[in-house]
Amino acid sequence: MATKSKKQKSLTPDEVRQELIKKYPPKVARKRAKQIQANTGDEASTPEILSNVRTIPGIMTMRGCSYAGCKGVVLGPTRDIVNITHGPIGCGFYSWLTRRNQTEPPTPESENYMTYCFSTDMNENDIVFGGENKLKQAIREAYDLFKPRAIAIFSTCPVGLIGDDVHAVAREMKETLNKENPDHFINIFGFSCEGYKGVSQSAGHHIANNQIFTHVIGLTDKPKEGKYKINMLGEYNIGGDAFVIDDLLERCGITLVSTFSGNSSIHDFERAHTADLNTIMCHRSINYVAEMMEIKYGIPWIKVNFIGAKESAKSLRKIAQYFGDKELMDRVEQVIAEEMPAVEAALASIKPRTEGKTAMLFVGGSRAHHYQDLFSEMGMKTLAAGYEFAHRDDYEGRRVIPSIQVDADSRNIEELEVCPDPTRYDKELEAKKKALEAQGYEFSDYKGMMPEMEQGTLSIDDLNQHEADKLIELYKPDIFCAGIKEKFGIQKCGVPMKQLHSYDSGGPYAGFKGAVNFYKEIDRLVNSKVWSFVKAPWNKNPELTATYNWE
Ligand code: CFM
Repeated sequence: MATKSKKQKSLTPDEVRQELIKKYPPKVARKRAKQIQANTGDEASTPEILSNVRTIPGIMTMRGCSYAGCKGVVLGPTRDIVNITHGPIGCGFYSWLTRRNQTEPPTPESENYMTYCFSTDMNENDIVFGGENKLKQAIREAYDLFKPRAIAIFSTCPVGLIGDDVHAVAREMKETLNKENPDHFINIFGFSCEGYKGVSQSAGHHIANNQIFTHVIGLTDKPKEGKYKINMLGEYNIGGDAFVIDDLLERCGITLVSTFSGNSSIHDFERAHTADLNTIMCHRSINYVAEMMEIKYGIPWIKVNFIGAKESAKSLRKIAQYFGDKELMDRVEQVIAEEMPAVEAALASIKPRTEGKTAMLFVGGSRAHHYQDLFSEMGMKTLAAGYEFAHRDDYEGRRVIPSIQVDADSRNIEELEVCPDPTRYDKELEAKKKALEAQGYEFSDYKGMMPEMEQGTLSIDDLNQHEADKLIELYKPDIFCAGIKEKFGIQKCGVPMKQLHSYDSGGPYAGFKGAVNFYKEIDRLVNSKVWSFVKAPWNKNPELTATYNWE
């Protein structure tokens, strides 16, 4: 441990950056340097970070693909849409429940297709002669077997390369099946989310948002019964998080019209526009839907965060404040008061063991920020954090959006033109928003991760394996959070590793109950002696070395 503090003290963030990039060829080093920034601990002086750009070929990135962002992330947690992967079988199989998104149908007989993996299983023949007929067949087969309310088609790389038109197939099959069965309406729509679209999962989120907005939201005007109606956007019920949030909202008397898309039903998506407020958990994956709903229906949005006890309380209060009803505010306070004793008791027992420990968090586009709150509640410091695929606004805050340069890769992803709905645009909500804004209530804002991090800590975009290894060598953090691809390499370095994508086999971590779960899990990990016995193979045997041939 002595070497650890010595190293931390002796290296400035600039020196760490130099260490991380020193093995790269000059051009690569120049690009990566812009993706590694020292935080200033203050909003106004937050530096610009390069993000949402292509990963340099050959670098072992932590990223996934556009198909993963569309099918795996945004639509994957939907239980009553038959989600068909049009492509070779691997894409469907590896995006099937590996994210641990959970669902709870209202009755055991209710539709739930999440336990199935639907794929057209394209083979060489389909690649050469086209896969559209096979796709039509798959849609018909799924329809005959399940009679679902909706079928969605997800394009994998070869679909785009050979030019199968999934949208034409969707239109045709929707028309045919609805003609054949006039008593059962089925919605069919496709996504051009080929893996290579854009530079990461982020492109897939945007594609998913566009199609859900175009084909689903607003299909039915039948409102949900209840008071204080909100949607929860960007909560995918990993490890049961949404169950905790649903329970909190219900006890407060807040009506959840829909969640996009954890523990969700397509019927609720269809009437999401009947809510009075959109709340956003994961800004990166779904801000597009919130923005488009505000333009079309006049529903304002606010950023919330149910990771961390303090943030959960703050989010509940903010929702209550929007509705401005004393009865609701009192109930929210009562629920917070019911929850806090367990949180405080857990902290009193674990904090003496976690205080002063250090963490690093490298996750997709939102958790690397949100989970810092849980660590700080435990008295732990986040030394470095980063997103795999988020944009500058997720790092620096939405205030920088006007200065973000749109490159060819982003231009590839369609921006929908949305206008106010002539009959359904809610002018009252617009007026309510203006009145609250005048009182200092913040809408449509996300301050980003960097301004909230301590001075001298690092924000690193699209971290890769080489840099992760270096960071561990330089800082020896007490815990490193990332995903399954990183897990075992990190553990071999003798550092405990927690998956913040799938939560390993743990969770829920949202809300107050989730916070208690998380404190206990992290206490167990950072205080286990087992890690100090781990010797990486390269510590015991000489490392293989080679010379690079780019000079
Ligand atoms: Fe949003 Fe997510 Fe995340 Fe994300 Fe993801 Fe995820 Fe994630 Mo894995 S939607 S950006 S694309 S919070 S699957 S539930 S954990 S990378 S930080």
